Amino acid sequence: MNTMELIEGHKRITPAPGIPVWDIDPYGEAILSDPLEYYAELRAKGPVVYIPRLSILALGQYATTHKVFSDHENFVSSRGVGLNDFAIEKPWRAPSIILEVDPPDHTRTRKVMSRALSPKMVKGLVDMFAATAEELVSSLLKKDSFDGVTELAETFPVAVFPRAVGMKDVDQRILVDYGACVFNAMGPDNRLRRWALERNAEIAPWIMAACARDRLTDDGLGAMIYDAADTGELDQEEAPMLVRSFLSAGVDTTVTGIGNALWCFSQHPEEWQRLRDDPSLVRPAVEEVLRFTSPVHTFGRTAGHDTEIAGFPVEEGTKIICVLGAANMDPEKWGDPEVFRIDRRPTGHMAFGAGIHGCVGQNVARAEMEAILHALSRKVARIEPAGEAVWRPNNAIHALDQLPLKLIPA
Ligand code: OVV
Repeated sequence: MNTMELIEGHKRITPAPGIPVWDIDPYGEAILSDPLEYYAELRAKGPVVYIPRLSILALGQYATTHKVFSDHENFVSSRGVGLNDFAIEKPWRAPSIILEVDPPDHTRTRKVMSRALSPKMVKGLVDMFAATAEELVSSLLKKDSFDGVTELAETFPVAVFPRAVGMKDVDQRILVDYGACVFNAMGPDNRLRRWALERNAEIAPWIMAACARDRLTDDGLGAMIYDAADTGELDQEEAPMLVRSFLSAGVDTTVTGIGNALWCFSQHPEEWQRLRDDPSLVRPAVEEVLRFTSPVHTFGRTAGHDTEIAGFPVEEGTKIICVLGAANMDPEKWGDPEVFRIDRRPTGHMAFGAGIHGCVGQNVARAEMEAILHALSRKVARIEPAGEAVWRPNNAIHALDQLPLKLIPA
């Protein structure tokens, strides 16, 4: 293809007449840190919007976002879920064999991962999650104040998830940064993506080494993946790649979910009191935190052939960003989306995606968030800000950089 026709690693498109054109950079750091106005304007412009500087379509209304995101036949993942089109440009890392594939390849790897992350396996982990959460909360209660990001949101998943996988090597900074790299790499060629590629060069060797069979115990989720290679369900070289997916998708995401939950309750003390009064609200509270803060704010797809969105023709090779954070704040769907209400029970939120690629680890993610909220609700009367919360811009994740907190004992 002529390079003049390329932009951000994909084909420059001509949008169909009638599609609103919006000259904005959705990956500007001010928007990434504070996205609500951008979400609202994106939804207001229509069901599908053309962004000329990236030559992509963007979706923010719930109905269209949900429809397109679930439609794996027209909107494929095998050409990458970021702005680079794998059919044109070399991917920045070896593609994920579960995320960046379509059926039938996806079907086989997904089956192995769903087994490892099944409700039954999660049941076997909850006692370990609960004990670790209790211990961590007790130690934080001894401090005058602390950083909710590094000392709780990062510490907890890094303590429990690599252990569940059976990893022998654990490094908090590398594991959290790897997730941040994977998500930043989905964006355009900006400062964040360039940081990700540089950081990845430093840490990818550590990550791949940690995925090897001899760096895993024989009783964890990682061993289940290698067992599937022994039975012939996977090829031998596929096992470390699926273990890599645990590390790409399973650490920074839950770190963000927990950090965002702490932020929600530090900002909404009345909702914290309701949770303490009725622990059965922990479950719906986790869903409301996910809807309200959308830890993964944006995910992409590629039109695999000429198709349509909301009645507008869409040409093959078009990159489409599905702004999950905007869909989760759509008043058409939620009525009063900007109110944080732990008993909302937001069925159908997009925080875990939708369709065949919907988060395969969502039961583990929920169990981690629930363990922390249960431990805190028993021991902590109030979660108070002890300084300004600062967001950390990322091309696909809406996460905190700093969250100074003070826990008031019950
Ligand atoms: C960031 C992300 C999400 C889901 C899956 C993967 C990565 C993967 O590497 O498989």
